[in-house]
Amino acid sequence: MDLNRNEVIKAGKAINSAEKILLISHKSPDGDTIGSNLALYDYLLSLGKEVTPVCTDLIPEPFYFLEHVKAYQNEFTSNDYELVIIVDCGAHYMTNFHETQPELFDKSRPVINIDHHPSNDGFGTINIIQTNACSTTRIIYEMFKILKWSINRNIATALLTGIFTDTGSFMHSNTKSSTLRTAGDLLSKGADLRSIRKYLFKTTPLSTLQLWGRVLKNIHINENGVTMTVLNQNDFEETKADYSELTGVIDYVNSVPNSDFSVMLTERDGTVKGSLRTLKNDIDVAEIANEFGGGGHKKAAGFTVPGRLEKEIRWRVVEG
Ligand SMILES: [Mn+2]
Repeated sequence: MDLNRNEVIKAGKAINSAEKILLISHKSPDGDTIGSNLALYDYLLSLGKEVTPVCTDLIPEPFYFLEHVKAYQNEFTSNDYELVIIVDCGAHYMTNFHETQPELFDKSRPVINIDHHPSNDGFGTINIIQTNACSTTRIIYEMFKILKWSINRNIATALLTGIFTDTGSFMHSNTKSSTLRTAGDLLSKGADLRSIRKYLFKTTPLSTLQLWGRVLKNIHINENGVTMTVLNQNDFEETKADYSELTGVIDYVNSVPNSDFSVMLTERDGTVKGSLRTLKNDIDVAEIANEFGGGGHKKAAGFTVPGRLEKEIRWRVVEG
């Protein structure tokens, strides 16, 4: 991996000279943003820093096995901090603090932006962006090596969590030999793979299964060869499932053979969110998401537009 060493060294210096550090995860947090945040949190604590991990949304229960997860706050005063580290946020608004605390982004204090999304425009004062990295935790692993920071068991588990979730447990095309080598090294450093497997991949609440049932029931292939499925607000209310429980189901939607790409539309409080996936190399779903003001990766992207879903029933006459 070709990390910009200068930026990493600059980040190391900024961290050394700051006492109070804010660590920000993206909204609707996933294993990568949480793992990135808590790996840094563990190390910075060991340096005697005062660190606060923050996220605008609650951390989903499956991640409670991670050490320090209870340290997460959703409110803070940005002026209390000398340094801000933002992890796995493809854009500054993914923090969801851009409107409530715009001073975070006015470059009045150092902001280290660590990310692997192609949409990242380098909103930090120090930017460590590697779009071919499978996860942000993979970038942070590399930072630890460059800066000669030691990786303990908690850090290894947090970093492996990000790799595991962002590669879909090594099933997505972003899994390379270096991914597996990194995972192997983290295991040798004591990463708790058993808990990652158990809590993130083998535990499914009833509400999640019922929600997934609706996602799967609504699948159809449209006239353009696109696999589609929809969920409206009622589906969430009736199953008592939360939006975060959708994580993972799109891989089933996307497994229909010969489909060009798949789209899952979900209605959420006056907006419609589209999630796009493809298994094809010649299709770039980030481009499609872009047309709706979204973005993401070539094979996994998304967008959000204001509105709601309306059912349309079409009839046509066929020869009998
Ligand atoms: Mn990520």
